[in-house]
Order: sequence, then structure tokens, then C-alpha cells
Amino acid sequence: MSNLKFWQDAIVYQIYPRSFMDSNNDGIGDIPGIISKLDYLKELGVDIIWLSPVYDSPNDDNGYDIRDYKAIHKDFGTMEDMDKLILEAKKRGIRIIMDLVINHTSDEHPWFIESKNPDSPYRNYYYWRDKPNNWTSFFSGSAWTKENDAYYLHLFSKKQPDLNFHNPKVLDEVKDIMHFWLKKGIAGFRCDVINVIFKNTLDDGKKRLVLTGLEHYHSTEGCHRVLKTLRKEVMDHYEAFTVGETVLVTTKQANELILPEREELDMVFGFEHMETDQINNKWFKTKFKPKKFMRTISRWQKEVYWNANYLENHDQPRSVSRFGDDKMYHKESAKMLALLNLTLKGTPYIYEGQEIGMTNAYFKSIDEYEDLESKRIYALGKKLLFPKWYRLKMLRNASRDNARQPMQWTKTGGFTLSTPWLKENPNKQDINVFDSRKDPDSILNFYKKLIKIRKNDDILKKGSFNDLYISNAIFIYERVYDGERYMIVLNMSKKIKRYPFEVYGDLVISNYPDRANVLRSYEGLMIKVSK
Ligand code: ISL
Ligand code: CA
Repeated sequence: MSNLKFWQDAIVYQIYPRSFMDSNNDGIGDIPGIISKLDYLKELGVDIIWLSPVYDSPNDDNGYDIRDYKAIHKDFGTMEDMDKLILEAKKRGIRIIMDLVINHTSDEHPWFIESKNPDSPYRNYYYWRDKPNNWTSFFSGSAWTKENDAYYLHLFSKKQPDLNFHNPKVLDEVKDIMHFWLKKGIAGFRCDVINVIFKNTLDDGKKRLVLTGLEHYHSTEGCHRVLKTLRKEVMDHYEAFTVGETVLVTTKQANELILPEREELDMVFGFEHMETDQINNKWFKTKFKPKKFMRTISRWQKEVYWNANYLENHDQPRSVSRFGDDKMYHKESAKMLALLNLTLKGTPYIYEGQEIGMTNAYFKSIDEYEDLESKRIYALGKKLLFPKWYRLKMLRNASRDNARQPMQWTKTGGFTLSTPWLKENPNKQDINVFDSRKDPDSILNFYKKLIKIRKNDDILKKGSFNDLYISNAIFIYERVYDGERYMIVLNMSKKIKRYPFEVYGDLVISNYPDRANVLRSYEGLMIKVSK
């Protein structure tokens, strides 16, 4: 691999617009707010912004339920604001990708409203049936809801009816939406739950603890066909890329979606590493087991053609709280995780706030949560007679609101002057952009340093990956390119550890001020090994 595509040679930063920056003090982040922070992102070294949905939406699932794909939600601003964002970003050498949510629309989308009439030409845009099957939704409970005399399918909330990709008209609509945005100059799409969009049949599924029905719609041939069409008829006409959000895929399935000769997607977000601290589903957490985690990452590194490397997003808990220690070793562990995120092979994705080490929310009452999924799980747990403390613990560990608290710009928040839509974390006092910029030893400045190193470095960008050592705490791997070699050594625990073997070379970067003959708590370093 010699010449990288622009998306292989980029640092991507995910913005969750509701929580990033509020420009008009209504408590909700917005597009002008994002524009006001472009210089900050530039300074950090961001090349591409992935914008979570800003389309018109009733916000049942915070914008992942789209009412109009060609309009901006009034909370976020106007289409002029959006055009300005694309332009202002471009001036700074930053490209924008949009979230493309096509598995479902909002139930308030005109197509769905029309489709309620059995004789409408839109009836077939969705899955309407006389009787439901036994499929269950991603947000728990049946995947079918009754409306008048029929049932419609929704893999997510009942306000997110699934589109029917057996209908060629649906595909035409999607092409049209993609052209609309690409013509505006965006650089591609993050494709929401893209590997479940095509349902083979609507037969009953094998009973499973979660997601009964999965085998009928997961990674189907029909999905591959749709992706090939979108690639050929849309994406190939622009300088743009796609990153698929692909739930429950193996490395083999990932490759079937991204290998260049397949002509489907460019890269995908795998979930296997995010599932290593859970039993069955995310609500039942086990203790974090570095070995399992690192083995999974390593396997993806070795087997997948090109990885989208991430440790956080708007659905996941904060990485420093989950894989590090957000109290005693906040700085050390956040920096160690930065090293992991930015020294792997593939395109690194950073989620807003990760670069300053924002933590989980630690809410104490159900009233503090906003996310529909959290509320549903809390209610379901009650039905199942889980004690209240346990239900709150489930949310504390795994609620999506952990990632959705407002971005911490200053000691007092700096996100809004009014009441934010979701409570701010009181630790903004200590964890915020303003202080981080001034402190040369901050997590933020560590990210900046690391990004700078990566930008001018063929070993990190193009080098091969080999794992050299994985234990219950330690992860050592190398990146090799053109005879040159980096070794990355990470201690993923607070225990002080002996090196498993001697490591020689020049220190390139480390999260401790000096080098020792042991690996200290959450120590992470990168060494250039001489030829
Ligand atoms: O967080 C999850 C539920 O426990 C994930 O399974 C998540 O639902 C899944 O990764 C799909 O996520 C995407 O599509 C959803 C949306 O709610 C998420 O925010 C989005 O990232 C439906 O559009
Ligand atoms: Ca606002």
C-alpha cells in the first residue's frame, strides 16, 4: 500500500451536534456553535468531521429518526448555516461527512404517513403486514407496532419504521438524498446500521436472548447488492468515502463490505472490541479484561483490510471510565488510550470530549437521563423486578447519555448560558478545554502531539501491524514500514508491571515524564527501534 486515499490519511472527529456548542443559548448545541469551534478542531489536527444527524426530526432518537433528509432541524439552525459550515470547514482544510440513516425514517416522514393508506404508492416503502412475526427490536420488545389494522416493522423504536429495500423506489430516494448532500461538497457518509437494511424474509426468527430475527436481515446478499449500487451510481462520482456502522460483524463480514474489489463501503466500525466487557448485551457488564480487549483489537488489525479505529462514540460509555481509571489515573489512562487509538493501523476516530478525557455521567436518578433507550431499559428492568439500585447501576455503566453530556469548554461549562438539554458533568471544574489548552501536560496537548507525529509519519500511517505480547495487563505491538519500526507498549492496568522483555530504542512519546525500568500504572509509550 503506497498511496493512501484522503480518508486513510485523516484524523476524524465525531461531533454530536446537540452536545457540542450552543450559539443562541437555548440549551441545545447547533451548527453556528460548531462553526465557532472550527479553529479549535483545526488546532487539534482534525481533517474530517463526522456530524451525527442534523436533519429535521421529531427527536425521538435524537435525530436518528429523520423526518426530512433535505432539511436542517430548526434546533440546529438553517440550511444556510449548514452551507456555511461546509465552506468554513473547507477554508481550514477540514471536510465534513454526514450521518446517513436509511434503515428507517421517522414515523413522521411524509412517506410513512402516506404509507398508512393501504392503497398508497408509498405503502411498499415500509413493511406493513397483517400479523407481526417474533422479531425483537434493538431497543427491546417487539419489532412490530399496530397502526389501524396492520403492523409495521421497526428494528429500533416504534417511531423509526424500517424502509423496504426490496422496493427499487426506496433505493432511488436514497440515491437522490446522497447526491443532494454530495453536491453540496460533503466528503461522504457514516452509514447508520447499514448491514441490517435488507430483510431477506419476514419469517419468524430463531429465539434469541436479544434480537430474535437477526439471521433474516444481518449481512444479507441484498444488502451487498444495495451497497454496490450506491457505490457505482453515487459515490464513484465524487471524491468521497463511506464508513459503515455495522453491528455484530465478524472480521470476515467486515472484509466482505470493504475490500476494494467488492466496491461497497470504504471502512466499517466493528463492535467486537466494545463487546469484550459485557455478557450477552451491554446492560450486563463484566469487569474490564484487557487481554480479551486487546486480543480482539489485534485480530481486527491483522484480519481486516482497513480499520476505523474508535474507542468512543455517541452510543458508548466514555473510554477513560470504561477502560481506564477516571479517578486516580485520569490523565495517565486517558493518554494511554490515546496512544492506542492513534497508533493502530487504520483511520483514527476521536469522539468529542475524548481529547480532554471527559468521563461517564454518574447520574444518581432516572430523572437525569434523557435517552429513550435508557428509559426503556429502566422500565423493562422494573417489570422484571430488578431492584432499583441495580437498574441505576446498569444505566450508570452503559447508558448512551454517558457520551452525550455537553462538551466541557470551561470551568463553568461554556456550552450554553441557559439550562443544557442534558445535565452537564460537575467535573467540568477540572476537565475542560480552557484549562487543558494552558497545561502543557494535559490530555489535550498529548492528543495534539500524537496527532502531529502521526501526520508526518509513514510508519504509523502505512506500516504493518504485529502483536508482540498480550497479557492480562500489557499490550505490546509493533508497526513496521520500509525497514523502520515502532514498538508501542501499553500497561492497561494500575498495577506496576515488569517488562516482559527488554525494549531498546528511542522514546518518541510517553505519558510519563521519564522512562523507568518498570511499567507504571497505565503507562504507555512508543519507541523507535533502530535498524
Ligand atoms: O447502543 C445501542 C443499543 O444498545 C446499539 O446497539 C445501537 O443501537 C446500534 O449500534 C445502532 O446505532 C445506531 O442506530 C440507532 C441509533 O439509535 C444510534 O444512535 C446509532 O448510532 C438507530 O438509528
Ligand atoms: Ca442552540
